[in-house]
Amino acid sequence: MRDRPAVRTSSDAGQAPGPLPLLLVFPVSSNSTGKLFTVTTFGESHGPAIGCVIDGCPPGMSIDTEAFRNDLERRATGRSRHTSQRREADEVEILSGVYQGQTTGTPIALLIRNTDQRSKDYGDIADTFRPGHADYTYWQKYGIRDPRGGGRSSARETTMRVAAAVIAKKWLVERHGVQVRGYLAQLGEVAPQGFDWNAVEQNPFFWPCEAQVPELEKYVDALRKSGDSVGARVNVEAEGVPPGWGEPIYGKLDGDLAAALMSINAVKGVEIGDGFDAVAQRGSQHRDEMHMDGFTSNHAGGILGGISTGQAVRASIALKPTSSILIPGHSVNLAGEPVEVVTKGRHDPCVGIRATPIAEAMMALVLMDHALRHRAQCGDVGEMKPRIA
Ligand code: EPS
Repeated sequence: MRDRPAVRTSSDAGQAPGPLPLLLVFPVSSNSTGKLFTVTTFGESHGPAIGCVIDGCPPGMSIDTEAFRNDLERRATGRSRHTSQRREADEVEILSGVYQGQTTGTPIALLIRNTDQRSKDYGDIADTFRPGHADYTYWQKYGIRDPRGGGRSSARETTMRVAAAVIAKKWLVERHGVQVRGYLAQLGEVAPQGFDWNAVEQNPFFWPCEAQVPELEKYVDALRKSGDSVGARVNVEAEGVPPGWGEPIYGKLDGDLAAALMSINAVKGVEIGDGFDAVAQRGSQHRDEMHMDGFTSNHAGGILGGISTGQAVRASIALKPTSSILIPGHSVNLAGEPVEVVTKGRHDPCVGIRATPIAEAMMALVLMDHALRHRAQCGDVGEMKPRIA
């Protein structure tokens, strides 16, 4: 048999193609995340629908459309006066991968139809760029953009991350007893003055101190009235992660977590454990001392050397203030003229208010992927002694 070149070159024109490197056959898309548990999202804010394909989900897990409702409601716009007033039902359709209420191990395709687009709101900014928005960079990169609702750069896309993570969260709880949860840890200048996990789901901010909720309502009402926006911090953690999840070097659990959290719209900073506070700490202070009944602290955020320690995995994200605001700002238009931009329409005065379920989702997706990767390579290693957490 005649040898064939591994890669076709222009001088091969006319010959039958030889075997192509995998990378050329299966390009790794930037719309996908994960290695063994992969999620690919598609769709635009004002297109007919958004959706995702989840591949690598173990078979035999029970799932139905009802399972998605709670987390999609937690993330959705229009559920309180403090977020964008776009009102989407966010009804999930399961198109494949589930038979008689159970996952079959084949790709799970989920679809949510967009029903409350108001594209005329974007008429004024179709030929200009909102300062601080991806409008400008999408235009520079692709030479074309869908300005309606920000197109693909819209936070609407996070709906599908949350939907996919419903499956990941369920698997993590059922298979490993891992619970992922988060809360709003700062809204503008306001920080929590108390902490109670039970308070978090009782208010529209995911705020851990119930007594401050009236203050937050007043704060956001005034912000909305002023036409401006503000940033926020969200903390997210996973309890029950066993030691050993994660990989060294380029597959670090904290590396993947940072990338996943940073991929959320408006995120400008990610911390794992003490994060940037570590800069001013001493080694004697930062290290988490070990005893047979556990670690004495968790400055590491549950990860050492990119691998979970068995403690809670903790991360924190900083979200920038929304760029779609009523305060006029200088910009340029497509004709290269100076313009003043005012963004009307339905926008979040603080995207951080809705970011808690999204941060939880990204953490759950990364953890499930790493759990499967750990099982694939090290499933035979078993539990090691001593185990302290
Ligand atoms: C968004 C602007 C608003 C938000 C939207 C995100 O959309 P529109 O301009 O179409 O009313 O409602 O968020 C969602 C629809 C969602 O489900 O999260 C933006 O500029 O990113």
